[in-house]
Amino acid sequence: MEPKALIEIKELLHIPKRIVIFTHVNPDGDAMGSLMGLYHFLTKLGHVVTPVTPNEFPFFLSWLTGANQVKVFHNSPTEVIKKISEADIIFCVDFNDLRRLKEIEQYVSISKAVKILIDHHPYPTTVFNYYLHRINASAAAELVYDFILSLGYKNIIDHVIAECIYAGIMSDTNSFNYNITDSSTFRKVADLLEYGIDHNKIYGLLYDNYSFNRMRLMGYCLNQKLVVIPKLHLGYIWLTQEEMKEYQFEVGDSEGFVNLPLAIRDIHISALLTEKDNFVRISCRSKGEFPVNALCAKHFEGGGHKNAAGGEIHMLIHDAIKHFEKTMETYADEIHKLYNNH
Ligand SMILES: [Mn+2]
Repeated sequence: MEPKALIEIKELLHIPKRIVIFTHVNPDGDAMGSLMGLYHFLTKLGHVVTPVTPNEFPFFLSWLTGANQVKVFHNSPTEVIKKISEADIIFCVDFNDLRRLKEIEQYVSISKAVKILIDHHPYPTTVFNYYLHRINASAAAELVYDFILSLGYKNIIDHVIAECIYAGIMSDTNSFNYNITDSSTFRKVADLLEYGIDHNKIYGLLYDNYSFNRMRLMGYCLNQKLVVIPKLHLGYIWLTQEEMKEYQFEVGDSEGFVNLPLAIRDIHISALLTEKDNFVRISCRSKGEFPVNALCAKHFEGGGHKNAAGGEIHMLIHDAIKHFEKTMETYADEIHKLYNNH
């Protein structure tokens, strides 16, 4: 962020404001860590802050301090609409396009509040007044940390804020594995540990906090629903609504399933296709150079990062699978070139 912008924002935050913070639909660990880290920071500065998610967040993230303060739009739309109409400042964290707010978009887009984006997804839309945007940031939570530091408020950071930011970075990097481009992320993480946070405890809360049903569903996916196409270095899993019902599926239960095929030798591209009411949701991951964000943007009405993206296929599940495989076939030469030259 430019020094001029930072000075303006610092000026804005100088007197108490009414602030609403949003994160994207189907919030993940980075979304919630960024949302809550920024919430605690701004609250400590003396502002009246409302953190909002478009829909329910997964149970395994409910331990984050202050998660009970989050307004879920689906549950209390009237209250959220009122907060938006009264807001002086709106922060959007971990997404780049107001469409990812679903039904809330219409209220935010007409709001006169100053809009600030903190995000690491490529190609942000131009509706914001200020951008703290860097695509090589490991997580939006890392940018929240950068934001606090560049405003000169390092002294405000405490154990709770550090914990939220740490959880966000840990989630988006799959425990310091993906999205880390240089040593600076590790240096920031090391700084966060200085606040006395318990990294073993956070790991356990993020990764060893699932339901028995989720583990059974994962077993079923690996055993029955994983399709591997060696020629395309591709592995994917698909789930119908009926199957999810059988395992009493709850929000967040398929979190991380999309990564499972990547653990197979020579599989570098993976996908998870899940049947929704009127469409099929697709999540894609890759290792190395194959850009799944371009794939999702071109064929599946979506987008994201080079190695992590998603979209929608408006077909019945069995047709969607055929469409997905056919689409991937058209990349056979490109995939061969990327992953077979050794
Ligand atoms: Mn993120």
